[in-house]
Amino acid sequence: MSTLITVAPTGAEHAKADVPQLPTTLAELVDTARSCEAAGAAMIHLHIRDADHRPTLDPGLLKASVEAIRAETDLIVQLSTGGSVHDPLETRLTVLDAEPDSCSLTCGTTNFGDDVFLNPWGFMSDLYVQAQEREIVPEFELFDLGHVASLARLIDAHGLPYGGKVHVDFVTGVPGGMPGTPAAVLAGVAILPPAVTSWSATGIGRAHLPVLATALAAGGHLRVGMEDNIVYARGRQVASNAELVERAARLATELQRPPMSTADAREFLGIKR
Ligand code: KMH
Ligand code: ZN
Repeated sequence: MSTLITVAPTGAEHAKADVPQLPTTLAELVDTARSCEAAGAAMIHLHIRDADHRPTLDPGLLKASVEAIRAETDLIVQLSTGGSVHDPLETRLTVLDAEPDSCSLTCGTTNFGDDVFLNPWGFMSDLYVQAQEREIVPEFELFDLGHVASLARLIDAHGLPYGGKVHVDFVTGVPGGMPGTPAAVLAGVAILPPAVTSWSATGIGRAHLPVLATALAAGGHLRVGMEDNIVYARGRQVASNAELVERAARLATELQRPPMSTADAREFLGIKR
C-alpha cells in the first residue's frame, strides 16, 4: 500500500516575523507546492495570508491561489475551512466559492490553546451539504475522539460525501484536543465508523514524529508541514516544507509504503478531475 502525503505548508498560527521561511505570498506558496510535489506530496492543505502576512479568507485571493497551484502542479488542492480561530462561521463557508478539489471539515468545537476553535453542529452540517452540492470532497479533521461521533452523525444525516469516499485526518497534540500519542491515534482508529475509507494523522509540534511513525505502522496516511510543526530536530528549525515532505517520503519508502502519486490520490479520495 502506498502513502498519501498531504502538506500543510502555512496554517494560520505562525507569524512570518518569527518564521521567515513560512510561505505566505502567492509566489512562495506556488514554489512550495512545486517542491513538495517533487518530494512526494499528493495534496496541499492550504491557508493563505494577506499582503501583511496575516491569515485571510479573501475570496479573490483564495481563488487566485487555487488557480495558481493548479496551473503549476498536479497537487490536489484542499482549502482550509477552519481558517483562524478569529474567522466568523459565515466567512468560513464562503471558502467553497473558490472551488477547491477538497475542503477541510472539522467535526466539532475544540479548545485551541487559549482560544476556542468553533465548529457547532449547524455549521458542520451546512458545510457538509454545500460541499456535496458543489462536488467538493471534504477531509474530516478530528481533533478529539468525540469528533468521531459527530462524523458518524453527519454521514447518517446526509449520506456519503461527494465522491463516495470518507477520508479523515487525526489532528493531534493541539492543547485542548487529543494528545499526540500512539495510544490516542489508535483509539481514534478503533472507533472510526465503517463508512470511513482512509485515515491520516498529524502531530502538532513535538508530536510530529511519533504520530508520523504511528500512522505509517498502523496503515494510515500522513500530513506534514509547517502549519503543524516548525522544528525539524532538537534545536533546529524546519528549513522548508519540502524538507518535511522529503523525510516523510523517505520513512514511508523504507517501510515499503512509498508516496502515492497525485493521479492515484485523486482516485483514492474520490476527487473529480
Ligand atoms: N487554524 C485552526 C484554527 C483547518 O484547517 O480546517 C484550524 C485549522 C483546521 O487549521
Ligand atoms: Zn489547517
